[in-house]
Amino acid sequence: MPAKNQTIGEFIIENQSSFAYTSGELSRLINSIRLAAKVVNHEVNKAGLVDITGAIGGVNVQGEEQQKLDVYANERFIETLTNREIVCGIASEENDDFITIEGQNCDHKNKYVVLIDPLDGSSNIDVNVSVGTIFSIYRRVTPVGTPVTKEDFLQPGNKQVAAGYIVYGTSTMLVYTTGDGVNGFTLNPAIGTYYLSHPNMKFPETGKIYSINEGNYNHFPQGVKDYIKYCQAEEGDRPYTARYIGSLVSDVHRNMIKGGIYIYPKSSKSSNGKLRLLYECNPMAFIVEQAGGKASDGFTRILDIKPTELHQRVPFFCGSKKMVEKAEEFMENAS
Ligand code: AHM
Ligand code: MG
Repeated sequence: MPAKNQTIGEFIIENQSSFAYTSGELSRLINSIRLAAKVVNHEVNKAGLVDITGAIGGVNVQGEEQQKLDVYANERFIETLTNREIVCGIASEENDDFITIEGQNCDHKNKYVVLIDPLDGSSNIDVNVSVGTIFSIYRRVTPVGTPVTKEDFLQPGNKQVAAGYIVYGTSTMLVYTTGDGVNGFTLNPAIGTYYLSHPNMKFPETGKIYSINEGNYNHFPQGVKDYIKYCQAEEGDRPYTARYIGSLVSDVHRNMIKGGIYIYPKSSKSSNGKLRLLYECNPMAFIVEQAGGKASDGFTRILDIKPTELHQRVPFFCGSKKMVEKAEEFMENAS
């Protein structure tokens, strides 16, 4: 049982020995991410005040318009991780290619790569709705002492050693796993410290919330249409409640606390859906599974998919185990 009012710093020190690898590097890495998140949080909070929101005019690798805060968050995370020289490479949803970090003495001695979506759900910024950061950490597969290659980033999600998200919501929370359960920390902005507020988070086995952009209904596969009709049917504990923020982190965070399912399926408009396997689905799937939930592409476990491209997209079903199983049943029946 963790001590009351435990800070994230105390928690990391106490739990360091339960990490798969205990060199202290992973702890330092998570420390850097939480630091960058505080800086980004500060900026996100004053977005409305300083007129920083709005498109910067650039277009990211996915062909989407970038917001100023996306750029800002991307730079802060990369800068913080680069300056501390604790990773050997970073891949970001906002950059076309991965970044190689040589490390001290240019010796390529660092062991971890980080994949990050610096500011997810950024279309929510100008309307003052929650956004998030998602990160994923792997051990490199190429030999220490050599520059990282794409292979280090294209690992299946089941090789993640840690993953987490920050939700910039009514309060700012950092939720992460190192493969030993999921813990949530809430930032006290007055003193800049995260406190353990949600120890050992667990996805309810089932729930009553379904989260999907139903505006695309006509374009969804038959299995998804059938599942939506099932959610709406007047039977047993149904109809379920529809809740969709349009911010993956916030939608999954709410469902993890209340019980529910999040779906971003493929559609006739986008053959693999919208979400990116490496920056969004894998880290969220790792967290969801560690909390006792389930994540798949409708048929296959997300964490077992072998990525082929840095910016690969994949359909995403995640949430309470029984609800995801039910949705998969509809997918199977309609295929
Ligand atoms: P982004 O990385 O460009 O912000 O897009 C990802 C976001 C998710 O957070 C969210 O669940 C989804 O896009 C919403 O998409 P849509 O507006 O198509 O429903
Ligand atoms: Mg994103």
